[in-house]
Amino acid sequence: MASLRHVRVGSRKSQLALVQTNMVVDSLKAFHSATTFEIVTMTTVGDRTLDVPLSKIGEKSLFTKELEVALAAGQVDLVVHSLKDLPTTLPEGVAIGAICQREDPSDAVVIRTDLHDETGSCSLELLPAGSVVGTSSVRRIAQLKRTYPHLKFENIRGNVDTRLRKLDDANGHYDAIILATAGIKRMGLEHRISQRLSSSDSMHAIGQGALAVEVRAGDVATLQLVSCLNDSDTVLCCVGERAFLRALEGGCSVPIAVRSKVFNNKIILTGGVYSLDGSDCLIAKHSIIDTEPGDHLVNIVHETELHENNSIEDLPIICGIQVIAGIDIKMVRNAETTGIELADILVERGAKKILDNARLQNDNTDRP
Ligand code: DPM
Repeated sequence: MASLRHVRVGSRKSQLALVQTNMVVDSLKAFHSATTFEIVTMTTVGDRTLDVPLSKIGEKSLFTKELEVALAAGQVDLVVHSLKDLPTTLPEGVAIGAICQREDPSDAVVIRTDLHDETGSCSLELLPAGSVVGTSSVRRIAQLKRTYPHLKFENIRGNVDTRLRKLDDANGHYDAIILATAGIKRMGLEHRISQRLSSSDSMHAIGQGALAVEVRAGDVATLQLVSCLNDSDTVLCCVGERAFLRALEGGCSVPIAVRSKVFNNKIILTGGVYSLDGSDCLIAKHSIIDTEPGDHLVNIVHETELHENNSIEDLPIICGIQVIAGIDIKMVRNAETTGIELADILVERGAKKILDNARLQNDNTDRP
């Protein structure tokens, strides 16, 4: 018998954050008809600090800290985030309890409408030399500068809707902006995409396109509640990507990008590190051979009690993710190892030097 429970769900206030939180709450409602949900909104440092490029704010949990404090204090029971905004090491006492099926993880270009041709199309390649492309992602700038040296990249901040308004402004400064395809789609603005970038133009950020549900670590009741959201392939890809980023000690201030897929229960991970101007780059692809399914963690989705031999302390937290129900723990460990080994491969080829230089330059310039 499901018992009646009231669950408070934390969210940022931006339009995209609310759309995402509502998507997750709707999925939870479909699974838990006896549970009621209430959305509690909050503002984060990332929402308040709009004049500084992301890479320069120097705060790790930009979009998440205030929500995590409310979570740890019991004011909310779970928080919905874009996984790519969650650092690979989370504060004590909180963990990612579920990762939903990934939306398209690519980057997309939105070009000012008056620059489209009579058929309505345009692309970065076709933009005149010196055109201004807005993004505050060092990852996007480093990669795109390589293929499109004729373009100028400038910082732009604000929520997705604010950025689109800045682009559309008749006296505006920007000819195009780069956004995550996932966010544009979730906001119902897919028609604004002028060009979806392939991974040869721009590999995506760690965790891009995936939604994560953060809970109090070891809060079994909430872990059980959210475990219905987990998508096994997405969890494996995101564990691999996050392990890679963590091993490189990367964050959003240095250009690091990935691409991943699961094939035969095995993650195939491609990672790249870049100098800020894109002139240096190292890319490698890695996978490990062991595909034997290992021991399943006890599946707690449909059980009210944990199996007596599996206390919550046995549920490991891997890259901030407390992986639970229905996902093979050995495959999760393999995904983590793949990420760590890929980082090792790149470090052997000189990745540390590229990243240290990028960090240094980033600290010494006004723009990313
Ligand atoms: C992080 C980055 C950006 C966000 C850096 C990066 C983009 C910043 C910018 C870590 N978080 O991607 O290299 O372009 O100036 C963010 C967006 C989404 C989640 C917006 C976007 C979209 C949805 C998703 C901001 N966080 O990238 O367009 O990926 O699920």
